[in-house]
Amino acid sequence: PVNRLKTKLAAGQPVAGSFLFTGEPALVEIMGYAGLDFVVIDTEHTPNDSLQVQHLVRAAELAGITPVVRVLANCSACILRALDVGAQALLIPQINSAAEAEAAVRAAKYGPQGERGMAGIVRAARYGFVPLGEYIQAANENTMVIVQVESMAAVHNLDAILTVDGVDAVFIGPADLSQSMGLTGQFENSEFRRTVHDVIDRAKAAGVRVGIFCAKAAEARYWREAGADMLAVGTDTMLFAAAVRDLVKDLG
Ligand code: 3PY
Repeated sequence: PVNRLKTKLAAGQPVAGSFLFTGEPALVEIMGYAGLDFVVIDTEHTPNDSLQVQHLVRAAELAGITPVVRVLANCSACILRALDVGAQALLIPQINSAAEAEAAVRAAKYGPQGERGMAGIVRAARYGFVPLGEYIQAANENTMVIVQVESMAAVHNLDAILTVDGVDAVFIGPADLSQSMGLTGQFENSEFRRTVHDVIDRAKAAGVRVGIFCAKAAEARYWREAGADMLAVGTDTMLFAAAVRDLVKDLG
């Protein structure tokens, strides 16, 4: 399947997407048909299991939107499950050092680049209908590893994280980062904003793409202007909640 996220980022174009917190494939299709570039299927803050992730990845392929899976944690088994069902990109939470980023890349790539568990008959390999050598090469080339920078430890170690071979982008998690700064939820705080600008500037200087979660489109436009390439705006539940809140208000 075409990877819009990879193609556009490689061409230096910004990309837009949203998170999926429900397990509803129809909402993935809607995001795709509406024109978003990627959907982050979340398994960190949702109960979605890998069978449901597989249904959601299928829906994304059908609708031409790139399926990114946010894994539960930086664990090789979590990464393997997401990739074997067909995730085209991984979002790895809580990466705080270059060593942790290297471990994520190792888990995501087949040898010799990495140590991803090998099975040439999984869904990602079209159940064995793709010749093994071809599948391995394509998987290693196309699988994107995006690491979350969401703590002061990560900000401190950012320059080292940015040099890790195989890291396609860093992704700022504002909620966790603000908590780590002792400024939970204070997204307008000047120290918080300076820190986010600093992460963006250093990633750009290192030639690494940078993403950020935003609650609203206006915030996404602001961070895009500041240099962010990958804007993840809201979640399916937030978008639906806003629509229903407006409906109730409009009904009076
Ligand atoms: C955060 O804001 O901490 C996130 O991880 C959102 O993606």
